[in-house]
Amino acid sequence: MIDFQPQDQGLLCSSPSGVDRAFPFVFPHFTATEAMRASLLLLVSLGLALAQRPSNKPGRFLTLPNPQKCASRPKEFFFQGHNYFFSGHVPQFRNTKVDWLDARNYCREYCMDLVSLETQQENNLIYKLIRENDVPYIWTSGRLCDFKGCEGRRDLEPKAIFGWFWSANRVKMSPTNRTPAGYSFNPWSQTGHKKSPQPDNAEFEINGTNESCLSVLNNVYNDGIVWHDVACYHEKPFVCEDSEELLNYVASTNPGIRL
Ligand SMILES: [Ca+2]
Repeated sequence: MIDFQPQDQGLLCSSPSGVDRAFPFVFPHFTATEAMRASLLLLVSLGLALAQRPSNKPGRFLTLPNPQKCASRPKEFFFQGHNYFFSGHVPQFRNTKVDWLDARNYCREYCMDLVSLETQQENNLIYKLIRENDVPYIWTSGRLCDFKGCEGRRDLEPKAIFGWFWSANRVKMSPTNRTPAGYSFNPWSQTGHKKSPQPDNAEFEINGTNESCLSVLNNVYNDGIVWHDVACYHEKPFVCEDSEELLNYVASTNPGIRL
């Protein structure tokens, strides 16, 4: 078991509930009892969950869900049991662009999290949203496991290929240099700032900032709608997706609530 320290930037990025804080890549399957246990762990872990620290911001925390906001969360579209919304399509976020962690936290207030693109069908849905609305880019929950707690994990090396996961549910991604399981193509762009395939961590060579967050960019490098690793401090609109973990937590702590 890997023991995260309170100041770890990784905990903030990888563990929304602390249910499996030491091992970020699991599917959370909840029974009622587990949901109750998760509720307790959530409170404990949130006390520890410090945010990543871009140079211009102090430590920040993951946000607790707000039951009222969860009950009235925007439901722009529905796919395989989850509701979604694009920030540009809801009045409260119409002109909002935020860094990756703030985007996660806005979603989390509504019992959602940034979108995770585990399947090509879901990816197509988001591509369609971007294409039809001419959205320049969005944040997803994709994150590089490059924080404390990820070190010493030989299964994550080299990080650029094996180190990516969906932070909303801590599911590990397929290797970045291959067509992901269930996809018929590789959604990572084959070009970018350095004219080399993504992820390329290009900004590190410019100003020493790692590109640790996954954004879907709309033809920024003449490459269509594709995945790029991007430094997490950049401000972008975002897509939120229902978080079963947070919905279960709010349901278990607010009897009778309709979500
Ligand atoms: Ca990049």
